[in-house]
Amino acid sequence: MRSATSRHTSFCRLCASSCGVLLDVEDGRIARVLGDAHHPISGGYTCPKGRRGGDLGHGLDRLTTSVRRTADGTHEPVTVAEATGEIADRLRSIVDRHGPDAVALFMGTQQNFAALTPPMVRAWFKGTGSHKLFSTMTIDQSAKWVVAERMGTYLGGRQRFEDADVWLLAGTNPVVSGNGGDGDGAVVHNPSVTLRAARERGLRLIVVDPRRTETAALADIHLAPRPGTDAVLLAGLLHVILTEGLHDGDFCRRYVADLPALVDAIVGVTPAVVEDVCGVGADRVREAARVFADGRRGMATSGTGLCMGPHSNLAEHLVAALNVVCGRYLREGERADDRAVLTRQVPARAEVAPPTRAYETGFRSRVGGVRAIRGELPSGILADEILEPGPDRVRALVVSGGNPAAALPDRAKALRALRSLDLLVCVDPRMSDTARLADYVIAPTTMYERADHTAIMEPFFARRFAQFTPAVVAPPPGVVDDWRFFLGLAAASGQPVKFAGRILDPAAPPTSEQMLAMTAERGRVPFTDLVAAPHGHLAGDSGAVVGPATEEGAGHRLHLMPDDVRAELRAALTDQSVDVRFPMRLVVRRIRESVNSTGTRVPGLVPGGTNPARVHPDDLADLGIADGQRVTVRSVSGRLRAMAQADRTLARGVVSMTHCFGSVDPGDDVGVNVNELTGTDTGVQAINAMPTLTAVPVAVEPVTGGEDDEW
Ligand SMILES: Nc1nc2c(c(=O)[nH]1)N[C@H]1C(S)=C(S)[C@@H](COP(=O)(O)OP(=O)(O)OC[C@H]3O[C@@H](n4cnc5c(=O)[nH]c(N)nc54)[C@H](O)[C@@H]3O)O[C@H]1N2
Ligand SMILES: Nc1nc2c(c(=O)[nH]1)N[C@H]1C(S)=C(S)[C@@H](COP(=O)(O)OP(=O)(O)OC[C@H]3O[C@@H](n4cnc5c(=O)[nH]c(N)nc54)[C@H](O)[C@@H]3O)O[C@H]1N2
Ligand code: SF4
Ligand SMILES: [Mo]
Repeated sequence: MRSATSRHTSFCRLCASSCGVLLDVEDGRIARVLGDAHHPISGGYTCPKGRRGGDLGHGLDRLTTSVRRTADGTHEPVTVAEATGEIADRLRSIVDRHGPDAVALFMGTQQNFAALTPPMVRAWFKGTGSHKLFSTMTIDQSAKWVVAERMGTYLGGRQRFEDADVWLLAGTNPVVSGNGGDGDGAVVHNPSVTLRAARERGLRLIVVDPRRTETAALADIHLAPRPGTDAVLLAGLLHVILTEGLHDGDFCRRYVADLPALVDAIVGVTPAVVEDVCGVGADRVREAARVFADGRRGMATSGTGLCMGPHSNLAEHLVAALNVVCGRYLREGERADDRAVLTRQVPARAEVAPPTRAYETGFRSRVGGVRAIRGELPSGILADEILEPGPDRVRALVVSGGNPAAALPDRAKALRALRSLDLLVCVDPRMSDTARLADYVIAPTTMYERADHTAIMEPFFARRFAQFTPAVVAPPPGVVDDWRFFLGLAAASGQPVKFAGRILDPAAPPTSEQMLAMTAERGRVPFTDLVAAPHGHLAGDSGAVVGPATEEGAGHRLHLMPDDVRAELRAALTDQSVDVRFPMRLVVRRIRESVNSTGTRVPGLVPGGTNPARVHPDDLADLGIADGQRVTVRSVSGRLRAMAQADRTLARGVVSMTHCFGSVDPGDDVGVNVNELTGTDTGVQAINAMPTLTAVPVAVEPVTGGEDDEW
């Protein structure tokens, strides 16, 4: 007899794309995930990991109960209530002895795909009084924060991809990552179709990437610089645009304080210099600059390939300078870029928020005097915050939807730090590397077991759109929604929790649906309308326009070339040092089958199951390495073993691997973790302590018989 199947509408919550899906449920389990062809944004698109959403929820390694570490180091089941009480007691005793700054929070990627989790996690953390807030942003694209702090921000809004006629993507591969830059949605949804359609309507696409990526394959112009040299390339593009007078003089006059300083800084960065430093032909640099400047609308946006490089803050600053110089922002009276449906729209104004360098006054860590930026300490110093002695040393760490054991630079140090904590709590549906080291692992619901809406993802949608989903399958009885755990923890710690403007009663908390409705109160769609639209709600144009500058704001200007940025440019121009021991460059690479560590352990999902070191076949031949042979990859910080894989899409001299693979358990066959090769001693950015995670100097050597045993 066949079991009954029911079909449900929902959206996937593994990445920012939030693709609409149809779920076939059999015997209370997700049997099949299909793209929702009626979804107005994703149009039926799903990716390989999204289609395995059922296995992610029901897989063998799914935690169906919370666990607690026992004296012998193994984990035993514990109820959430009991765990919460014990955690609160242990936190209290740590705070009593060492003060609130001994408690830290790490917010990971997956907490951001549940609308209720981030506000509740922050509400709990605020009540602790600690300054030790960390997130993945500071091992990702916090260079964008640094730019706003040093340059300022134009408040009229950015030009959008949807009506652009030119776009430059640097160090991002949205066809795979659904990213595309700047967090406000260059190419997030159904990326390949979106890019092809844009090109058909006439958009010219420029891609800057040392690999001929899936995105670069669709480009009109593909520039493949030497990894880590993007800042010089961008300075060269600015050189061509400014010396040929292709810039938007009107926009610069109105909103820029120091155009002459920029011109002066880049005047020597000629296309010939770019050719020398970056390995991109001078003519190609001129052509790309002219094509970009010739467009009427469209921006330069960037991703991890720039934000993780050795001059990331500078490179990101020059991306922004390119947009400013070409005036790629919305002017007074233009239709505003208003994406708010469930959230409150901040009115757009044709004025500048000046640079404030607020990080100069942020909480100061005893580790290198690094300061908090936007209320967060950089994750690049988290391990040192735990390991280095001092009165406010971090002794307790709570991890929400993240896997710092896999994600932090200098893996050996990160693991040492996590192991040395007095208390490590991890909220994770799987026994991740971090969970394995934890004293308590709280087992939360997974995406199709919880109600949700798209408020957090709103800025990414190409049109004003919002979607609600109910829980589609019942969670295992032992698990809890993330937000409920954090509300419970606050209550057990005697901290009141303010949420959406009211104090919650932890003894009688609202339902998830009520909480979701509360968070959407300031939005423009009645929650009941949202619930009644299973494929989501398209809100239509709001009619908002960019308003005039305020009297005060009219005097503010953007600063394109402050002295510290200028010094960084000088350093980038002279940084041609090649360490002969490490002649190749390891670069970042995301794959469709996993999102960070999620997916790396789903059987059969990642082809080959491992994380090969991809190298150009001619480099392999020069190194005497066969395709498929085991190799050692070394850097100044460490070494790893991987399988070599020939890859013709790569520029010569480049090694490309994926992050967040590997396991603390040597018995697991899930590839290797690239953070064996990254460090926090060299290549660390000023201000945000961002480590170098791409363009890492490495050497690749063959492993010859028997050597594996000595490893
Ligand atoms: N060398 C190198 N290092 C890198 C990078 C790189 O490119 N190279 N990339 C960096 C970047 S950009 C990032 S963002 C970080 C990633 O760092 P993290 O965000 O810390 O890593 P993830 O693997 O995404 O961790 C997400 C965890 O959440 C769990 N999870 C899944 N669903 C849920 C849920 O519903 N609730 C809860 N509570 N947990 C859930 C998953 O099982 C997983 O363990 O890594 C950084 N590190
Ligand atoms: N499928 C999938 N999607 C994801 C994720 C995932 O793990 N898998 N992770 C999510 C997260 S946390 C993030 S932060 C985003 C990131 O999204 P993206 O920034 O788009 O990340 P990648 O796809 O790794 O693309 C980075 C590109 O930079 C190139 N690159 C490397 N080094 C350099 C360099 O020195 N210069 C230049 N110009 N390019 C360089 C690489 O070849 C690569 O093509 O993706 C998100 N989406
Ligand atoms: S993981 Fe795949 S299916 Fe899910 S939202 Fe992201 S792109 Fe869409
Ligand atoms: Mo990320």
